[in-house]
Parts: sequence; C-alpha cells; structure tokens
Amino acid sequence: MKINVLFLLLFSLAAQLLRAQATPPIIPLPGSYQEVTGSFLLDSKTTVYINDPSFSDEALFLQKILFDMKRLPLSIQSQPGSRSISLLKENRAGNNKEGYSLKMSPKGVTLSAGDKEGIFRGITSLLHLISASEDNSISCWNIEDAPRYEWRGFMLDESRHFFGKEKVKQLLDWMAFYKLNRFHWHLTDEPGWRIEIKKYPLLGYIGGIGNHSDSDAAPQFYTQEEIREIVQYAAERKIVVIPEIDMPGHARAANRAYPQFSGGGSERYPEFTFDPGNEGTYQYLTDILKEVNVLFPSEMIHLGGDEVHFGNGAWNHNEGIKTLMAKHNLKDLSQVEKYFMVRMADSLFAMNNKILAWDEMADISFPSEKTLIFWWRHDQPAQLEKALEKDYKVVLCPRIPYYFDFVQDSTHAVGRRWSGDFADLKKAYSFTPEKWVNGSRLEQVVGMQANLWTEVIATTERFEFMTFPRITALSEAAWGQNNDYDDYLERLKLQIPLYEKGDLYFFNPFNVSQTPEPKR
Ligand code: TNX
Repeated sequence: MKINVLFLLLFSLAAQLLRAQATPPIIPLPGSYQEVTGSFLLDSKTTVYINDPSFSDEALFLQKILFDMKRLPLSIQSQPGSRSISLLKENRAGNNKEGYSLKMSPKGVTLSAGDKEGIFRGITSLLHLISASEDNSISCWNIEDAPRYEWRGFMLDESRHFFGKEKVKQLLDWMAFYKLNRFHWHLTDEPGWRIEIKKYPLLGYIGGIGNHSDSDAAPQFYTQEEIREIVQYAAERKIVVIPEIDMPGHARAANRAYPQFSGGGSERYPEFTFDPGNEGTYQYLTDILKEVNVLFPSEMIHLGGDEVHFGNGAWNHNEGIKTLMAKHNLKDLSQVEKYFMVRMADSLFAMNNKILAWDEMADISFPSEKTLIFWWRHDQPAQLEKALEKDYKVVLCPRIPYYFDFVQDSTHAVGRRWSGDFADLKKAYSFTPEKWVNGSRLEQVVGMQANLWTEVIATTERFEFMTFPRITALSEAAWGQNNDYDDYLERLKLQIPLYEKGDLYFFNPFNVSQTPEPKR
C-alpha cells in the first residue's frame, strides 16, 4: 500500500517534471512540438538563407529584429551556410497559409512554409525561443504549427482617446509577437473623428477636436499618409488593418463638422446619428468610404451599426424620414435603420468590399458571403444564433471575456463590470466557441477578437495595464491550444521580463503589487 502511494507520488512528480519540460516557451503554444537535445548558437557567423526570393521581406524582417534584439548583423545568403537559419519555400498539405514547420538542431534552423504568412508566424516562434534564453544559445525544438482560427483580432478605440502612431506601431509589434493578425481600428465615434478625409477636411479639423476626457482638446486625427504608413507597418507583420466608420449611430463627432447630415440624437446622446432621411447623407458617406477603401487594402470596412436606439428619437420628427418611410413603406425606425444600412452596404459591395458590423446588424439580411458579424453582447446569445442562422460568418468578441475595458481583477476599481462580473486572465484564456456555437455551425466562426474601448482608458499606462498580459490569453485561445491553464501560466512568467525590458506598465498577475492600478 505504502509503496503504491510512493509510486503514485513519484509518478505524478515525474509527470509534472516531464510536462514542465515538454512545452516550448512560446505563446501561443504551437500545435505540436518536440524538444531536441542540444542548442543552436546564434553568433556573428550565423546567416539567414532563403531558397526563394519571395521570402526576402521576411528574411529582412528577421535580420532587422535580430539586430535590434541581439546586435547581431546577420547576412542574408542565397546559399546555405554551416550554421544557417534557412527559410524554405515548401509545398504544404492543406490550405492554411499561416502553417509552418520549424526544425532545429545545433547545426542549423530550418523554417519551412508554403507562404509568407507561415514563414512569418514561424519567425515569431523562433523569436520566442530566442528571447527565452539568457545568452545566445537557443534551445532546440521541432515544431509543426498552424492556427485553428484565421481571425485573431484586436480592436483599438481611438475616438474616445487618441494614442497616436507610435503607440499603434508598438501594439502591432506585440500583436505580431503573439501571432494576432487582424487590427480593427475604431476611428470614429462620439468624442472624435480620427481619419483625414480629403473631400471633407472638417471631419479631421473639427470632428477631431476633443476626447472623452476633454471635449476641447486640440484636434487629433491620422493623416492619410500616416494611415498608409501604419497599414504598411502592419502588412510587414502580416496583420490586416480593418477600419471602422461607425454609422448610423455614434456619429456626433462627424456631425459637429458637417451638421447638415446629422439625424439628431437624444438628450443623453446629442447629435448621435446620421440622417437617413437626407439623400445627401448617402453620397456624403459613400464618398468618405471611397477614400477609406483606397487607404485600406483589406477589402472590408466595418460599418458599426451598434446602439442606434441610443439616439434615434429625433428621427420621429424628421420630415425627410417621414417621406422616406412613406415612399418605401417602412413601418418603424428599425426599418429605417435597415434601409440605411442596406444602402451603405451596397456602396461597399460596389467597391468590392465586405460589410463588417456589430451583432445588432444580424437583424438585417445581407448577402451572407459578403458579411461578417461581430458578436459582442455576451448576455444575448440569441443574437449570435440569429447571425449563424443567416449563414453569416462571425467573429466572437463577447464583452466577457474579450472587452478589455472590463477590469481583470476583483480588486480593480476603474473599468467596467457586468453585474459584478469581469474579464480575468483565466476567462480570456479558457474561452472556446464550443460553449456558444453548436457543432454544425462551428465553421462559421472565423475567430476571436479582443476590444479595447477607451472611455476610461485615458493614459498609455492604463492602455498597457488593460492589454498586457490579457492579449496573450486571447492569442492562445484564438490559436486554439488553450486547454492547460497552468502550463500557460508557466510560459506567461517568461513574458514578464520582456514587458519590463519593453517598458510596459503591465498588470502582473504573479505580483499584483508590482504595478498598482493606474487611476485613469
Ligand atoms: C459598447 S461594443 C459599445 C461601445 C462602448 C463599449 C464599452 C459596441 C458595439 N458598442 O461603444 O465603448 O460598449 O464597453
């Protein structure tokens, strides 16, 4: 008996040790992996070899980042050297462009993929291994990897508070490090309009005035040139940028600049909507979307469509809307809203763009192959169901656990809660679509996304505090290997020194007193 207990104890200890050794220090955890004895030495003799010129951008990226990290100026060669990092183009089974395989030994590193996306994702795995080692000898692993979900997104609201180009680039760097690949940019809302539109310059100069904390703050918006720079920066990291131009609600900033297209609002939400009863509104917004489309090669634009009822009361007294309702036999304001969205969606389709929208828009019938619905109201699973029944593809970003403006710890004071509930690390890690979507519909789930709404995020400290480390939990869940929270925490510990080095004001779940919650 005693021997049995001892045996069990030893066995479980051994199992723990084995497990501790058996996962590579990489977030998100790769699909399959195997530790290889020995280590690969990174030094000034290491070269980067590519067998196909189409991988030269990725080789340059690796070269630049290794120089930044290690001050090693590796050369790129078209012949393999004695200790090369080889980036090889190779046909792979399946059509997952982001899949790759990494094979390491003390003699060399071989990263192969069929596409640039896969090579890039593999490079980030290698960077995790490199940053986990104190010196330049890198532990060796063989890895086969591909994401479960093609949409691994992060949304940033820059209307409520504007953070600017450098902050966005830093976010894109971290997103790339964690293999996130969609940057959803919420550029317009009530406090500020943040994107230059050449045909309507007042959108920036007047619509850009103010933010959620200070309605008189000097105008802040991105010029088209800055937008192009960021889109390019993201593309180098294999991240697609999707702009959101919210309509017909959340339009106050635009309405300050061009009041002739305002549909009014409510007492609590003044000038909240665009005016669907004014024919000119459709042309105005279509012209805006045309400029937006030229800036973003994503072939999709998010049109918002959320919370219109907050401020469409004035539509009841609008002569243009009354005429519209009579002409098109629209019975109530929700039909007016639908009419408006269908016309705006048509403008997008004419530009060969898809329409992306919040889950309120699942009430409307669009062509399903051109529509992507973002399910955010975690208390309304029926709305997700409705979207699925209409055959729409969906992105899951339920408030809990993926609204990163929600607090992440019971002790936190600033930030949202939902009847006391909030979005801690464990919930963000453990999220699985299976909980909400039944089997036959699962393939309509393109992925997951976290949304950083910024009403109560006014400083970069809070921005960082709310984002890190929850962004890693999102990454694990969306990559699809999120079934061992304890193991994830072990790997997360290795990220803490990187945040310290990167000067981030992160929330440290292992030492909560390290960074007290910022006040704003
Ligand atoms: C709901 S999500 C909103 C946002 C707010 C957010 C705050 C959505 C489509 N609308 O306008 O910023 O809640 O958590």
